[in-house]
Amino acid sequence: MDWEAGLSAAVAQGDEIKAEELAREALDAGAPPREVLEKGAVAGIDEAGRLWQEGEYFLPDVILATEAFNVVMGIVEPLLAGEDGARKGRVVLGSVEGDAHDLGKNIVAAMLRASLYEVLDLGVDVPAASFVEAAREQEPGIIGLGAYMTTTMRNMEGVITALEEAGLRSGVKIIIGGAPVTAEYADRIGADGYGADAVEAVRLAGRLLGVS
Ligand code: B12
Repeated sequence: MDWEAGLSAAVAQGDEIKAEELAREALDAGAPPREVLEKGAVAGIDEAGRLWQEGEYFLPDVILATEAFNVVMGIVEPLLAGEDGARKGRVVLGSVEGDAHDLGKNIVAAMLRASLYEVLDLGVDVPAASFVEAAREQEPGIIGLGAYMTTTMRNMEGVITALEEAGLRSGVKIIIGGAPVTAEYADRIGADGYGADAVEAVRLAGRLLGVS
């Protein structure tokens, strides 16, 4: 079995030990860190999601897969890190209120950091008021909102409205992402951009801040 199939299976099965071993082996053999993340960890969590949807997995199985994903993320993240020094801009990130998913957001945060952005991660289940507070106090160039369920997507619009009401909307660019989100939705709620994955998120940030 090649490392991609082995690593994604280990993540899907929630086998942390195997996942760690295979991720280290792949990196030692020269696999690029980003590929280990995408073709190993993300592929594995997608497979866990598929099995869950089919009724073969239950929530605890997906939680185990998440833990194995995070082990791989922990190994890969330091290897993605860019050099210290010149920063391209400050980005505030968070999963919107009601949403506890954060694997995708964490990849976006890691890739932005690796591309020399300063990232302030507000975490998960972040109320609109906390984004407003961060916009006021941290003066980021960009706020990135993640929503991973159809039920929490609408809270993105709430953040934009809250920023408008606080008079802070014009001073910041808002980018959004997450599996149920689309470019069309971003337009509809008045966001400045949508990124389908972490690479697009980085490109978008560069374009919006004029630094890419
Ligand atoms: C892992 C997972 C969990 C884990 C979360 C662990 C964690 N720390 O995140 C656990 C087990 C805890 C969990 C819990 C729940 N989950 Co869940 N979960 C998933 C699963 C399997 C994978 C999500 C994931 O991490 N994908 C991998 C990442 C890397 O991909 P991504 O998020 O899309 O991120 C990429 C891009 O979208 C983009 N991106 C991401 N964020 C951002 C932000 C910006 C600004 C930009 C530009 C781009 C960007 O870049 C990323 C990298 O490429 C999905 C199913 C699926 N296959 O999507 C269900 C899923 C999202 N969950 C679902 C549900 C229902 C739940 C629960 C309600 C279940 C329950 N009964 O308790 C709870 C919700 C808890 C809550 N309040 O949020 C549903 C949502 C359905 C819906 N309404 O839309 C899904 C779709 C499963 C399903 N088919 O039913 N879940």
